[in-house]
Amino acid sequence: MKISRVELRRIALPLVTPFRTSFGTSLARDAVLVRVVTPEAEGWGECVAMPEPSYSSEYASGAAEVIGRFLLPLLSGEVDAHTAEQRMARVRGHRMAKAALGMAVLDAQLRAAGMSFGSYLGATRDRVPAGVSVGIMTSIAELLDTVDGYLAQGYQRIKLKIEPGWDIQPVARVRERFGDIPLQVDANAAYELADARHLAQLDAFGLLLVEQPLPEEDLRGHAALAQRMTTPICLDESIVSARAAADAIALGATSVVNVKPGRVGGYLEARRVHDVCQAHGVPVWAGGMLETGIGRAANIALAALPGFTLPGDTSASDRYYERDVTQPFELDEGHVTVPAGPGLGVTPDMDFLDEITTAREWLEV
Ligand code: OSB
Ligand code: MG
Repeated sequence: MKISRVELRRIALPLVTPFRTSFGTSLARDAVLVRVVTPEAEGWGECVAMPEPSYSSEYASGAAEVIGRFLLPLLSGEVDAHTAEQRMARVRGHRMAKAALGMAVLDAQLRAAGMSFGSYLGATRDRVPAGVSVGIMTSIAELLDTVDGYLAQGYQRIKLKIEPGWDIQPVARVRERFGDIPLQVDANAAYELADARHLAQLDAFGLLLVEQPLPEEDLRGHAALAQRMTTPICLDESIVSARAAADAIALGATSVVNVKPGRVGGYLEARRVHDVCQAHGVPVWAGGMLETGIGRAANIALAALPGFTLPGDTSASDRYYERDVTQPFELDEGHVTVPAGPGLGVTPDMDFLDEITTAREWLEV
């Protein structure tokens, strides 16, 4: 396959409700989309980098610059998803940028071959249970109403975002009100190891896991924290590769892993993270970054691999957006369906995409 040209598009898709985490508030998904054109097929990628470097060091306009200036020139001539990954390895870091371009290359390759993301990656199910990530709210009453609404829709697991000042109390109140539902929390690195005694109060609530309590680089801190609380620790930000996953497991820093292809440099590496965890008996689940239908289609395909034994942040389109850029993903008995068509198995709505596009450029390879 030869890439003839690539479109980089910046979009802004309003969220149905603001999403607040310990690192900031999003009102819209402001993301970079990558469209790879080849003679056989077109492929789409979605970059998960946020507009600011607050979840990770990458950010949307930086990722667009890296894609156009450093990654794309490496993809001249004959290329497929594997050779693209190998060639892009010459650029250090910038995993979200690599993942977006790699996803578009893989989509084009699979659309040309008539194979779905799910079958290519090794999916063993045709639908996956959906969890939902619930942002930090201004009151407990608002939180309880929100969780109530999601449970009524059929979501199979609730994840509460926490930060200092919004942690033990909201968890206690959700437990008290909704009983024995599958419940977990995500701190997005908002604590320090010195908060261990405070965090250990979460042990009283039978949570599935606590996600990324400490900073990205602090693997030893997470290992020490794991000794001081009974709630399983699950790393998100720290797991930037299959090697990082192996290290974190060996250190005792994580006993569950959140897999995000953008964070680890692409779908091929995400599958390796899955494989490493599976070999160690460590359960994994599919993280999310408020993806549009494009990124969501691929995430849901990955979530259908056998090691994904916990519900992911693979919610339905309407949890995020009034209108999605593809056909919407819908909740069916608490599950979302793995797309079966070629490539991502979804079709971007070009008219709607144009409406929400804030910048675009065509690049020659
Ligand atoms: O830490 O999992 C996270 C969204 C943006 C950035 C980081 C995270 C999240 C979420 C939302 O928790 C997950 C979703 O897409 O529903
Ligand atoms: Mg997280």
